[in-house]
Amino acid sequence: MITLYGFSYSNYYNIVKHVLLHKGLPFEEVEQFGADDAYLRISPLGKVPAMTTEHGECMSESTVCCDYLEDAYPFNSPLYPADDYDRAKVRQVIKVSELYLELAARRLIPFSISKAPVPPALAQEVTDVLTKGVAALNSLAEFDPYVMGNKLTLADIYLRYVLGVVALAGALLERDFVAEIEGVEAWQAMMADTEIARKVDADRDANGPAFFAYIKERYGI
Ligand SMILES: N[C@@H](CCC(=O)N[C@@H](CS)C(=O)NCC(=O)O)C(=O)O
Repeated sequence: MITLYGFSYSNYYNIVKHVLLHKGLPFEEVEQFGADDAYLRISPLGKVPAMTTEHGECMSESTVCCDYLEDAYPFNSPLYPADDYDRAKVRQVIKVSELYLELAARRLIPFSISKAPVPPALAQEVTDVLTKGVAALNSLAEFDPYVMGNKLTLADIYLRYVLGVVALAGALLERDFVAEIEGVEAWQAMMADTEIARKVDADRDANGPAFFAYIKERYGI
């Protein structure tokens, strides 16, 4: 049985959870906020999510976990195309989403929580990266109706949970980066309108109070 460690307010956690649900794999969730010594043995950098498999070994990094699930369970509702080139294009969108959207936007999460003003130099750095990330996505993604064409792939699931953080950063920067992605609105509505997305979102919302209580206790904000 697969065990997924982390917390439902985490967008990265929800990427892996969505994939597990999509593939119909049995798994249990173990809530983990912060990194104590026991968790560091499961997730070496203390990051959420982490996963243990039937091999007993721990695994972290959301894309690694998702790729493992795809490789280990290729016949359970595949999330990559069969063709090598098409697979690479899916991975390209995921990589762009991770490096030039999520990681840039994530830098503003502490300011969203603390309500402290974003230093102008940081606001500019994040704006510059997000501008490039959105432009790259606009040149790579199809949204017809899915990110890479007529089939749902891991790029759809990954991007869905990245855009929540981009929206949060956009609110602080007073610029709607998500709306600058061509075709995103109809796609977001379609992606939200599934039983799995509804469950993941409901679990996320329910976990909000516990997450903010943890942040308050840990950081005093
Ligand atoms: N590259 C990691 C990033 C995971 C990550 O940053 N998770 C956040 C929660 S959403 C976390 O663990 N933050 C605590 C920390 O960075 O120490 C992945 O793809 O899984």
